Amino acid sequence: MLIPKTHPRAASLHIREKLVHGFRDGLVVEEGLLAHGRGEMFDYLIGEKTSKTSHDAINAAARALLTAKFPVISVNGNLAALCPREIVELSKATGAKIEVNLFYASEKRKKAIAQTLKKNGAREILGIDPKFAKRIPRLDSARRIVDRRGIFSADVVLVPLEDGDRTIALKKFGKNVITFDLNPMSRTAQTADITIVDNVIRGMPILIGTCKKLTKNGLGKKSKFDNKKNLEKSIITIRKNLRRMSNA
Ligand code: PTJ
Repeated sequence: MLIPKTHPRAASLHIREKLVHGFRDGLVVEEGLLAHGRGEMFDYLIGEKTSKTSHDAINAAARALLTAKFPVISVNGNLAALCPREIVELSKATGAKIEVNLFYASEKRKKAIAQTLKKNGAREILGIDPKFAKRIPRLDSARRIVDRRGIFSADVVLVPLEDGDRTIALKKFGKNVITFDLNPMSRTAQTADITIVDNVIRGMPILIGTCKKLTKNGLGKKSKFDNKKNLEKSIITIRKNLRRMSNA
């Protein structure tokens, strides 16, 4: 569908189109379309823009990725459909490995995602070869199977659009977890060490830009980051927007 640039919701309709293409190309599962709908609702409530609060979280995330010994970006179907180029760019900017890790796992979809990432410049993609499969303890979903050379050995893991059980399991397994989640109240948002409450499509380019800037100018003095306080600010923004909408 051709969406005119002047359409008041052009940006969010373009994002939706990317997801639909990802679904048709075999990257995204049906449940991924539903998860996106949930995200759209929260995006609307946060004002469809990257807030100061999200910028603070992005800053903390960039520092965590750049100072990590072994950072890994965990890729699911939705992320691969929305920002394949940015995944590769972030991996290059931080030295993070890329690992495909799916909730609704299938070999066919893993391969389709890996192919898309390769088309976008990725060289090494983990999570595909069963020879290196390891299990995260205390987790039932397919996402417990990770790559020995990737998430299993990582100290910092970026897991955008994650389910709560896995975030909790990754934390219990000693990982420093960074996530993108438009819902500041989700279990993942509340459990992660750093939660970026923003649409990955807006936040990923900012995260890449911040990593590049910090690499060029040096990390400087570390500022304090409190995830719980930061999430509280996002929840307050949602409350204010709801009040404004109901008064309009
Ligand atoms: O590709 P798979 O098999 O690994 O499956 C991926 C999905 C997304 C289906 C799976 O991880 C899932 O069911 O996720 P949840 O539990 O629905 O969580 C998704 C979270 O991401 C929700 O809190 C959404 O609000 C949020 N979200 C959705 N779209 C975006 C988003 N956050 C940031 N950017 C988005 N574009």
